[in-house]
Amino acid sequence: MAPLTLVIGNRNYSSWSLRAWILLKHLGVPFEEIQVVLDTPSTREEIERYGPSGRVPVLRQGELAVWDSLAICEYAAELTGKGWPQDQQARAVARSVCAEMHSGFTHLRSLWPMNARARNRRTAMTAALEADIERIDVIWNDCRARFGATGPWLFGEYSIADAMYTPVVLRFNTYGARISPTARWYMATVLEDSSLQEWVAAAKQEPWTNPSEEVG
Ligand SMILES: N[C@@H](CCC(=O)N[C@@H](CS)C(=O)NCC(=O)O)C(=O)O
Repeated sequence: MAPLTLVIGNRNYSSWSLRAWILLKHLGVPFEEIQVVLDTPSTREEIERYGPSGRVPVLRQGELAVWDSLAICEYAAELTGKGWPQDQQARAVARSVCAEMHSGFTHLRSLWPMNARARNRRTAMTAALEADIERIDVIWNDCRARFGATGPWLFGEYSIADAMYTPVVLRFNTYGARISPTARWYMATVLEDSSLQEWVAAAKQEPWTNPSEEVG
């Protein structure tokens, strides 16, 4: 396989970067990493050296640029033959929950920004935020109940769905979401994951702070 390079943002704040990065780790795909610091005057110009959207993550393989976290996950799944559940119906549901994450949960994403190293933050609860949290709780319960028999992840084996929901677990952990026992159990699985622990440890070493994402 031609060498891969993943361009990511700040580990502490860049939830979309984390999704692509942790999937590549779980699929066992070797890759180089380039980090672009977000929220500086030159961020956009720097990212545009690698991909056209001005956003991270971007996956490079020679001249090929793949941008947007879900497209990167799909490409990694094509390269490895892993990442989606084997069963057709499970795969269809996995794609549904990934798409729902990718295009939704705007209240959660804006009110509880990912801040990987922060703990014990608290914010005022809103009805819209509560609805996002409840919906995610339902998704995790449903996936675990219907498809989780073969392992600890949403679809048993690790899948793109787990990568897509990893930043949500970090948010729930930072801001103290009130969730069901099954959702708490799933959170523990994600938080104990050695790849995530590697990411969070590196986030703690980063010197950059973005005040707009320091909430609670
Ligand atoms: N839909 C995109 C979203 C990517 C995105 O918003 N990335 C943020 C960092 S998490 C970014 O690059 N921000 C750069 C900026 O706003 O200057 C994806 O899934 O990759």
